[in-house]
Amino acid sequence: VVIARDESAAERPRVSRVQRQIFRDPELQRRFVRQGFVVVPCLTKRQVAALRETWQDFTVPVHALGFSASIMSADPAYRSAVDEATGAAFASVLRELLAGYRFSFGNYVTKRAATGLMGVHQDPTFIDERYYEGLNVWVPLQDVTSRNGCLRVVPGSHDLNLALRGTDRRFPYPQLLDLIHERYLQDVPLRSGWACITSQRTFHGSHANATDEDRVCVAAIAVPVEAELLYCYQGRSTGGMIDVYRVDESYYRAHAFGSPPDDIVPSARMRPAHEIVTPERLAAAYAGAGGTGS
Ligand SMILES: O=C(O)CCC(=O)C(=O)O
Repeated sequence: VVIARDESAAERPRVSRVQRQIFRDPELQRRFVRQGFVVVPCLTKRQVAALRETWQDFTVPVHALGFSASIMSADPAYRSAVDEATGAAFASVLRELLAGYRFSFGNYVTKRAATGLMGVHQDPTFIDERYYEGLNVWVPLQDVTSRNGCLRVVPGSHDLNLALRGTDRRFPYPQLLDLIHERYLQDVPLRSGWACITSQRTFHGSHANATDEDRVCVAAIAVPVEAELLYCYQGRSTGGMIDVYRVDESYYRAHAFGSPPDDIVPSARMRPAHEIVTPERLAAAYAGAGGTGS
C-alpha cells in the first residue's frame, strides 16, 4: 500500500472543468460551471415506460429497501441487466448532450412509498477530479415534486469541497446543515424523462416520498472517455482513511458499493482532506451561482 502524501486544497490543481468542455451546448456549459447542475429533457416517453416496466420485472432484494441504488447490489446478473437497459436508453442522448463523455454505469434509484428524506451529501469520488468532472444524470420515471422525493440541490456548492470522497457518505459539514436547509437548498421538481445533471461534488439530497406510490428514477454515471474509474473505499479496515482502487466498469457490476474489496490492492491510501467551508464561503458560492437566499 502506498501511503500517498496529503495534498492540501491550496496545492491541489483546480478541476479542469474550467478548461474542458463538458456540454456541447455553450449555454448549458455556462450554467453547469456556474451552478453545478443543469436541467434538460432527456428520455422519451417510450424509454421511460420501458425502463419502468423493466424495473417492475426485477424481483431483487435491493429493490425492497426503502431507498436503493442498483450499485448497492452485488448481484452481477441484475447489475448487468440494469447497465444494459439504462445504457441503451442513455446512449444517444448522452452523445448529443456531452462532449467526449462515456456512460460508465447505470442505476435504478428507488424510493419506495412512504420513505424518508435523503440527507444532504456529495456523491463519492468515481474518477480523479483533479483532472476530470464526473456527472450524475438523474432522471425520474414519473413526475417528481417535493411530495414524492424530488432532488434538492445547493447551487454553486460544487466548488466548495474538491477533496476525495470515500464510501462513507456522511456530510463533512454537519454544522452547516441547518443553514443549508434554511437558506440554500433548492427543490428541483421534474417531469418524467427530464434530467437533473449534477457534478458529483454538488451538495444535494432529496425530499421524503410522502405518497403511497414508489418513486423510481434511473441515473447514469457519465465520465470523460479517457478517465479511469476509481473505487474509494472507507471502512473499519481503513481506520477512517480512504483506500483508492483503480477499477473499471465491470468492478461496479460485480461488487456491492460500500463493501470492502477483497481481492485487489489499493494504489493509494489517502487521509480525507475536506476543505474548510464557512457560512461565508457557502453564501459566496450560492451568490456566485445567482442565488439570492431566503
Ligand atoms: O434518488 C434520490 O432520492 C437521491 C439520489 C442521490 O442523492 C444520490 O444517489 O446521490
